[in-house]
Amino acid sequence: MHNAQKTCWNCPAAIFKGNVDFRACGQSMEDIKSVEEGHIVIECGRRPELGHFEPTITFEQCPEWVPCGYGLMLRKMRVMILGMDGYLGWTLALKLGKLGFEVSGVDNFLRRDCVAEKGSHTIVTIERMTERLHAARDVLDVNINFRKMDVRDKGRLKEFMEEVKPESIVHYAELPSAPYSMVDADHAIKVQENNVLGTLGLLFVIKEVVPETCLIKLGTMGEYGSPLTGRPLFEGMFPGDAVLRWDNREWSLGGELTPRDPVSFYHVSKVQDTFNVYEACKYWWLRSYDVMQGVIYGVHTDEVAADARLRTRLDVDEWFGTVVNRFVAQVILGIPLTVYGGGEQMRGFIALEDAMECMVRLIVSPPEPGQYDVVNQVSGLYKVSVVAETVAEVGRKLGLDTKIQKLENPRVEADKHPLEAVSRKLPHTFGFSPKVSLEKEITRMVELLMQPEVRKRIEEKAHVILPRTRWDGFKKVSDVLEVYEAGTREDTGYKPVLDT
Ligand code: USQ
Repeated sequence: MHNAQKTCWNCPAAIFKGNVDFRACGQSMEDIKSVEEGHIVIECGRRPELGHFEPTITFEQCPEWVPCGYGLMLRKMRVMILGMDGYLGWTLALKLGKLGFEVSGVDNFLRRDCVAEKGSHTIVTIERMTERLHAARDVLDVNINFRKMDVRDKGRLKEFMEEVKPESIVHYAELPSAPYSMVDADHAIKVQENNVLGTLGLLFVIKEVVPETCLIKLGTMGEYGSPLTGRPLFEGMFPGDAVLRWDNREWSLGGELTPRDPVSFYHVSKVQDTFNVYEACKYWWLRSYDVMQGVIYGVHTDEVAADARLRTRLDVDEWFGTVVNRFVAQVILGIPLTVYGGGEQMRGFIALEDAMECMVRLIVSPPEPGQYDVVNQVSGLYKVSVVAETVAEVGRKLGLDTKIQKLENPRVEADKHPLEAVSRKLPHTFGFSPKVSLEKEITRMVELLMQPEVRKRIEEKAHVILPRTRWDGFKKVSDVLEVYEAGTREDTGYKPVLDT
C-alpha cells in the first residue's frame, strides 16, 4: 500500500509535544521536561494512553489506520470540503462518505449564483443542498455535516473548524472559470477577491485552529501555461537556480522560484494562491498538497450515479463549461463542435472519476509538517482538435452525426506549442493509475445527455454556447474560420484510446 510506511510524522492525529521547533504554529510551546534532550516526541490524539513517544509508528503498524481501497485511511478520518456544492466538491463528499470518512462541508452557493447571473444553468439537474443531504443519507447511508458560509467569513469558518477539527481540508471553494474572469473588470475582481482572499484567510484560520491538518488545495495546470521552449511542467517548487534533469535532458528554470505563466486572470489567482500556500507552509509549518489539475471532464462516479438526486452539476455554457463537457453537449444539439483557433493547443485532461480517486489517495497520505508539495494531476495530454474528433467519433457510434467548426480564438493563448507534463508522483508515490479513457467517459456522458430531460435543458441554453467573451475585451461572437466533417482531417492525430 502506497502509504503503509508513512509514520506519525505524517499523521494529523499526532500532537507534537517537545523539542521540535515549529516556529509560529504553536505546537512546540509545551516543553516536556521528562523527555531526553534532542528527541522529538508526540502524543497521539486518538490514543492518549500511549503517553509521549517518538513519531516512528508506521501507518501499517497503527490500529487507527485501516484499509480503504485506496491505501490505508485514518479510521473515520475527518475531512472538510470547502466548496462542497460544486462539480467536484459534491462528488468527492459522496465518495469519501461512502468510504467511511467523516465528511463536513461548506459552501455559499456562489457557483450557482454566477451561472444564473450569466443566464445559464447546469444541464444535469441538481437538487438544493437540503435535498442532496437527505438523498445522501437515504441512498448511500452517508451523513454530511454541512454549513452554509463564505470561506472569507473567517469568524464563522473558525467556529466550524473548532467544532469539526478536520484532519484534512480540501479547498475547492474558488471560482473556476477563465472566461468568467475575463468578462470585465468587475468579474476579474470578483474572481481574484474570492479566490486569493479566501485562500489567504483560510491559511490564517488553519494556523490558529488546526495547524496539524493537511490542506489539499486545487491549483491548475494552467498556472504553468504552455512554455514555448518545450520545458517540461515539473512537479514541485524549486529554487530559481535549480537545474532539473528529465528524460536525459537538463533544464534550468530561468531564475524564477518555479516558473509560472498563467493564461487568464482566473489562472493568475491560482498562481497567487500557490505562493500564499507555499509561504504559509514555510512560516508556520503547515502542510499542503497543491494539486495542479488538468481540465476535468465527465459525469460519472458510482456515488453520483446511484440516484438522480445525487447527480453533480454539469455546465456547458461559454463561461463555466470546460471543453470536453461543452463538445459533448454540442454533439447532442448537432452544433458543429467549437474548436477555438487552429485546435493545435494542447491541455492536460483527467476524468472526474479518476480525479476523485487521486484526491482520496492524497487525503490518506498526508505530507509532513512544513511540507508544501506540488502534484500534477493529469491522465492524458490531448490537442483540442483531437478531443473534438474523439467526441465526434463517439457521437457517430451512438447515432449522432456532427461537424467541427474552427472559430476565431476568443482567448489569447499559444495556438501551437509543445507540452510535456511531468506527472510521476501520483503513479509512483500515491499508487494511482488512470482507469477511465477519454472515449469511455465521453460515451457515458453522451448516454446521460441524450436523456430527454437533460437534452431539453441543453436546448434551453443553446444561446450561451457560442463564445462572446474575448480576452482582448471586445464583445462579439467569434467568426467561423471553417466547418468540416469530423474524421476527414488527417492532421488531428486522432487515435481511439483503449481503456486501461
Ligand atoms: N476550447 C475550445 N473550445 C471550447 C472551449 C475551450 O477550443 O468550446 C479550448 C480553449 O481555447 C483552451 C482549452 O480548450 O485552449 C481548454 O479550455 P477549457 O475552457 O476547457 O479550460 P480552461 O479555461 O483551461 O480552464 C479549465 C477549468 C479550470 C481549470 C483548468 C485546468 O475551468 O478551473 O483550472 O481547466 S487547465 O486548463 O489545465 O488550467
